[in-house]
Amino acid sequence: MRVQQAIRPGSGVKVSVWEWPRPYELFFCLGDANSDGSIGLADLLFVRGRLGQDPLSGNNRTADINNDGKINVLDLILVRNLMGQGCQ
Ligand SMILES: [Ca+2]
Ligand SMILES: [Ca+2]
Repeated sequence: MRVQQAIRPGSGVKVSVWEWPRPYELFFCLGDANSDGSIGLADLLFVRGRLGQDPLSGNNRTADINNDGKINVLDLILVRNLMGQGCQ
């Protein structure tokens, strides 16, 4: 199962990553582009600042909200529609 398929708006998925020098956990929440635990204006600005950029470059991966390989207006619309929802 892909992580993207398990994420619903307002809910998150915790993933354990076993990487040297020590394991850590990542928390994914659909729409939380800046990974601060909520969905708001900061996420909208995060995605807007990466429009047209490669989602695989730098820390752009979370800006591709719909996981279609592009950072575009659709991702902005998704964040806008999810704004105000928290991440559980
Ligand atoms: Ca956020
Ligand atoms: Ca996208």
